[in-house]
Amino acid sequence: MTPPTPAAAQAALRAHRDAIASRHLRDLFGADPGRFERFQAQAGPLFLDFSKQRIVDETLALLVDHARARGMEAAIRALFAGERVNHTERRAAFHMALRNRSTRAMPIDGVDVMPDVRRVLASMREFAEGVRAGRITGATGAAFRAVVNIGIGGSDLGPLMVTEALRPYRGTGPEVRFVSNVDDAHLAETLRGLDAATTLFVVSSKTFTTQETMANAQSARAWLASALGDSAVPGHFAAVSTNLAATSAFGVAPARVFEFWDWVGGRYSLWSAIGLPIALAVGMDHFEALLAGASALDEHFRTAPLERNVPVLMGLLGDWNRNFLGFDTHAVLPYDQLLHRLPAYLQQLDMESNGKSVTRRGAPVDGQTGPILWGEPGTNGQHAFFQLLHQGTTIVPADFIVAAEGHYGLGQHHELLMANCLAQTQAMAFGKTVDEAETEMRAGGLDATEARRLAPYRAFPGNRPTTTIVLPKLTPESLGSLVAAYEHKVYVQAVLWDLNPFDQWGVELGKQLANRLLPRFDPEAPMDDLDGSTAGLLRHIRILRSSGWGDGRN
Ligand code: G6Q
Repeated sequence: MTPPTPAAAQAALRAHRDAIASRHLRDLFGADPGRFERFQAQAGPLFLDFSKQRIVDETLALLVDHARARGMEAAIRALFAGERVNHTERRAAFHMALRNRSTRAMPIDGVDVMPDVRRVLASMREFAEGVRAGRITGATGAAFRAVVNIGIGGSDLGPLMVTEALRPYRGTGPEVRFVSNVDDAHLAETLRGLDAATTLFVVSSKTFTTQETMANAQSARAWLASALGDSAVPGHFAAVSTNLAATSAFGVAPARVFEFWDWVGGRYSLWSAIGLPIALAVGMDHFEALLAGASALDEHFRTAPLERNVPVLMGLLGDWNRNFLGFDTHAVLPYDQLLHRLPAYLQQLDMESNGKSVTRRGAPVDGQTGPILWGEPGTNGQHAFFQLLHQGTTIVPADFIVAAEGHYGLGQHHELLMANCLAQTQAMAFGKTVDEAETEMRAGGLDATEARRLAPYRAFPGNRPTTTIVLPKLTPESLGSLVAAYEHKVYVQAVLWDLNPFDQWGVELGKQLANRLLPRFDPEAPMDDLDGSTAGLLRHIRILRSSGWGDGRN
């Protein structure tokens, strides 16, 4: 069947939305006991329950039409074929090659990238295992006990999130810390308590020109040299970059430089040598298991029919909530302390990829693009912002993520965690009516007048859509699948919204302006070309700095 045009598919969805808008999730479940069986999907270890989304069968069928109308199948093929889907930078987005575990070639312009990928993986293994076993040591011959990764954005968030998530797999490896912010508080506090003789720095930067990373790397080098002398520096620094000239100019020994390529986008790079801190933290076998989990999800995304394709479904449901039901934000709520950096990681992945308003053809987009993504681990969030999720005027669709089994086996902690996770999705979907609240209070012994007075405050509207993602256990494999599913969801939405998710021009202006402002802290620098607010702020800062506020001189 020929798919409808994108406009026709969207019009059909809008008409359908109007027809079902008044139906509450309570009614949908009441009328259809089979929802859970039909509105679920599985990809490897990921089980997705989306029966608590505000959809019926027709919604799903129309959403899949919408995907077809946008050429979803061809777009997935183009991604895996190594086409230059990042058209503004004329690059492929080929992160799937980094985790390809099969013998299949992964060519870009006819050249298979797999030999390079395997070569770098082998050198990562040799280095990471050498450091972990104490065979590769610092300048004094002492084994490395700490690794400090210096990087920012895509060269920080992915490895940091995964290193935290895989803490149970660390074994006897070194402690791995991360410095990203140019604020010297970050470097100074990260180095506190470390012994230079047992500290290894990994400078991670695709371009090796990023201002924050270079400033931190220079200061780290000075810290090391002041403790052990200049000659010790090469023994304590490794680099991960596509810019081999710059790593060598910095003084990193060529054997300690781990390469990646321009077809790896920053926020898609944790699977490349940017993952070196992960391998140092948990060992190369676990890093490769992470790759295998992601690779399995890639196969699912590449081959599963749209109707059962987990990333496609995640993307379509997100679009339904964003563009048809009109919800502006999306919460990711891992019921897993080890995933405490997942929301921050996904914030970059999603908002830097799809926070755009110009289509692939350079025209203004029609409709809404990336939602504001946010979140925190449960159960902590329940004691903070969940009030708004349950009773606020803004509806926040949410993903709840939970593993059936924990790692630590302490008492009943894990059951408590899971019970809270499921309970929150129940409360969001079904709520509690004013009558129910009143009856409940009466049953608890409250007098009728007081129960009636309090009932409106103690009622919950419900009808707040959620998806629950259940993993058997948070392992390197299941984490790899989970992250790859979110990556592909972002691609699916980019296709629906006709965006290039792989560039990030929107971060450039601030960088340019910061470079122009840097010399203006000099008290003599002119300011007459600046806008009134910026000049005023600079003047105020100059006065504060010269008056000695902050260092006790005043
Ligand atoms: C990610 C972005 C951005 C990038 C950082 C660091 O997709 O491009 O977050 O990762 O700006 O860049 P470098 O790795 O080049 O230092």
